[in-house]
Amino acid sequence: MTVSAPQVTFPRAFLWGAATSAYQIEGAVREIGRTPSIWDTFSHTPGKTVGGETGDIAVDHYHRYRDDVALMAELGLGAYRFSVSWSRVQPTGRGPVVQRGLDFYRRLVDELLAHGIRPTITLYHWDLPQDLENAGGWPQRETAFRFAEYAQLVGEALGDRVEQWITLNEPWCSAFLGYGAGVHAPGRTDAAASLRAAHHLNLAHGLGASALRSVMPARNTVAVSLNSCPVRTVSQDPADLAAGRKIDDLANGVFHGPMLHGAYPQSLLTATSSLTDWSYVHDGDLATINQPLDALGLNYYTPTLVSAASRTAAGRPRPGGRDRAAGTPWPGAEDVSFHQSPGERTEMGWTIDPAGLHELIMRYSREVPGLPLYVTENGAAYDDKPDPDGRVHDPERIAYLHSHLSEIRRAIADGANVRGYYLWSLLDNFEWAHGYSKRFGVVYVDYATLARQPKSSAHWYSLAARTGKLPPPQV
Ligand code: PNW
Repeated sequence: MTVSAPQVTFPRAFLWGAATSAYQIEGAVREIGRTPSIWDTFSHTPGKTVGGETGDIAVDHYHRYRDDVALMAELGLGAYRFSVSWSRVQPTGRGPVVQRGLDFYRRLVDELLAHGIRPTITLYHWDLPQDLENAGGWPQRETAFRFAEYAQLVGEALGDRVEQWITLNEPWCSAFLGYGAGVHAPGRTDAAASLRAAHHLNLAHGLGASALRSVMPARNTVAVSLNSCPVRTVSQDPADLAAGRKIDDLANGVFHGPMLHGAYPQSLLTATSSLTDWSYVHDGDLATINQPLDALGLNYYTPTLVSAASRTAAGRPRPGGRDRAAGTPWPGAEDVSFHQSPGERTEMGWTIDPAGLHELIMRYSREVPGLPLYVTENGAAYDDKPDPDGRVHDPERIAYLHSHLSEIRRAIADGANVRGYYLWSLLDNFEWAHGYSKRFGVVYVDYATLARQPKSSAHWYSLAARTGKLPPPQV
């Protein structure tokens, strides 16, 4: 551990937040004109989620948002990051907005502002209107233009009250888990389509950022949240280093190349040339995508460890895809093996590696000097259960948050411009293909009654948020 002082103090302006997303918490999927998104369709398809669970009710945030905001205020949160359900606002993904759908977000934002909590809106957290998927989804260029229109509509409606905007959440998951591996909606397993999807998500970000700026006050900020992961190799052998570079391109470079530097890495274009000719990258697209960003959001959970496929490394090699027969999230990387990183793991099986967060932050600080960075997601799933006294003790989660926040503080001391942190997640919620089996919340949800109860990590985080100092990891 790198913490030497008993307490770690943060800059006064540091934002202490929590994050959620629409499909994971709202429920109310048939309320006032909302139509299905690809996640409604996917979760209702037998065999796609653990136990066939869906977001139909989720944690009923749509009806309980007032109580949830009161809870955030009690915890002393400075900021709240949530996403807008596209098909609640613009049901078919085109045409005019449904005002009553938009009203839900107006009420939520007003409630947050009334409690002194800064709203941060994510426009797209994976729930594409099903009608747009029926028209081809993200592999279709048209979808990027539909997203820009939707961004403009929401920006016009809420840009006067919401200052912080995020276009896309983790486009890697949308493109490669959704269209490549098929483990996320829409469940397609087509390597070429996943690369087309990645480009059109990039284009959607660029067009969406311009659309937002055209309708919002200049003081508002536009960012994107990328699930950037440090890629490590089992050795310094040139074959392993080449495998590492390939996965870094496919995990990170495919998005931050165009977004931050205006180009796809040449090594990515070469490695995928047998799958796609990239002819869907039109003249001018890269300039559109390479918008100056006001900030960059980093979502961090765990690093990735790889080797060249021919090597047998320490640890258990995993095949290049989650399910090779069905599809892969790593197009063109059949020559790479994936390994379990050593160390303790969370309930997701993800290795806990706080230094990886420092490494990421420093990497982006070097790549785009001065750019404000936010950690827009970070957190851990544990098998939480109430004690006989009814309280939920989650010391592992406190240790996780403490160690990662300590690494952020260390990055700030090393000169990084990190402005805030949104833990994932405020509430236990629908963890995508895992259904309700994985609990990420600092607030426990009893799924029988939907009652909320802050876990000990919520009290720990509350103290950190109120004092700007990390309390010791044991409470
Ligand atoms: C992120 N992976 O998802 C999402 O932004 C959240 O909605 C989600 O609940 C959270 O992290 C926890 O999973 C990810 O397989 C899902 O690499 C899968 C992966 C990464 C992030």
